[in-house]
Amino acid sequence: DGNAPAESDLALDNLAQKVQESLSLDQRHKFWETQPVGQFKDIGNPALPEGPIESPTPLSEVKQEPYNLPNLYEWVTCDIHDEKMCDEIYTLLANNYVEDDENMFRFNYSKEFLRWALQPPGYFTAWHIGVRVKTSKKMVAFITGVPARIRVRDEVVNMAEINFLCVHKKLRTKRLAPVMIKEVTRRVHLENIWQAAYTAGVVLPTPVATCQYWHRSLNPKKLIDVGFSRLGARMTMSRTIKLYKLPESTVTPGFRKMEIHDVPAVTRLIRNYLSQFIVAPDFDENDVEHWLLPRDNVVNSYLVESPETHEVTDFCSFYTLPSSILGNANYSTLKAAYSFYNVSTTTPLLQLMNDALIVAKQKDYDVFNALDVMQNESFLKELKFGPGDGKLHYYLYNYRVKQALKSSELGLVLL
Ligand code: MYA
Repeated sequence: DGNAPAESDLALDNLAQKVQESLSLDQRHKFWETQPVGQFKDIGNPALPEGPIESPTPLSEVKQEPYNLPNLYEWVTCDIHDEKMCDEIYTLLANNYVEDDENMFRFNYSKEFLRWALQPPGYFTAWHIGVRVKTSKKMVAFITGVPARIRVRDEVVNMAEINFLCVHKKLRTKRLAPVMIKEVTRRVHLENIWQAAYTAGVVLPTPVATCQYWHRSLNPKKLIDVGFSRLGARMTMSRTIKLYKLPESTVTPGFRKMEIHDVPAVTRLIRNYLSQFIVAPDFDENDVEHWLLPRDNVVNSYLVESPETHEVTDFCSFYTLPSSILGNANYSTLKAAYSFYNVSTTTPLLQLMNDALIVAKQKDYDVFNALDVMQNESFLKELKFGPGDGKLHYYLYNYRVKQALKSSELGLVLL
């Protein structure tokens, strides 16, 4: 009758279970196996429906007290308006957050960036969670959530976007991360929100999509000097510099910086554009004003205003995320631009993104990075982006999607 699992499904289920059981303990995810996320053993099981995995519980049943931390530590809710608090978070992340596989670079989110990332419309201070050493008050761990409406196919779901999970290097592998995750989950539940979205470089149960970063050299000499990239085969430095040379100024007529009065037009443009992707944010004007209005050294946005009709036809944006260069005598930071949301209706996307590269070069970025999400694949190779090593996996908490998505079906960029 269509409801009973077919015999072949049961066979698949049994097989999946055997595979799961045969995994040695260190291949299993002792924490993630307890969480409402797609489990590896469920991959490809057609009997499982798309949507929430667990239904909400009454708010009165949500645990009222914080989870227990090991005795030496205490929770702190972080008010990032507080300059001193912001400094402490900045320092924890600058010294302990994400590094590349070879430990040559580490993300160096600026304080202005952190304030932007953590205070979108409707944000909750309680979702900005630190852990301190009780005696010294030193900040040793952090995790954050911010609210977002995210559409999955035709459902718009209230979610938390979880980011900046960080445990001090000296406190790693002591199972502090699961406590941090449970505590942020509890605080999100207290706001009657039951789903979340996050990205990570590690494979966990179970990615909804796996993306790749691509890198476009803007300052090839520096990138090579610091070991970010290497001279290609049969290439000299001067040929490489020539290869990546860009025009001095943008080419699209009507290309200009976004301004506050553009918010309604940009919102219409971007909403319409994002509707084609399976997972995408549901931006309203307040969101667009927050996330896309230019902020120095944080986010850059440009649009094309038709010189004839004054209509806004195209849009591109990128955010600023430098990396510390670890142990190089000549350079300490890599200035990187990250492609954010781009919309083309009239200007070819390739030309629009070439103009984005040109402004990034004018602003002295060393490299322009982009994921292969949305329609980005259509310009990456032609604009001389090269594939990075490392993948970025996208996840949803308490929301099952039947099949992993292609990166081009994602319309979401997290910071
Ligand atoms: S991604 C960026 C993560 N940060 C870094 O990579 C910075 C450098 N690394 C560190 O600071 C630590 O290594 C971290 C782990 C803190 C990452 N996402 O305490 P442990 C699991 C989720 O002994 P540590 C970002 O910020 C791991 O599989 N889980 O390990 C998004 C294992 O579980 P299991 C992760 O190395 C974060 C357990 O933790 C991650 O000392 C989204 C080990 O814990 C990871 N990136 O600390 C968080 N890395 O045994 C989820 C390791 O089961 C949010 N683990 O395999 C979920 C939604 C919550 C809200 C829900 C609301 C409804």
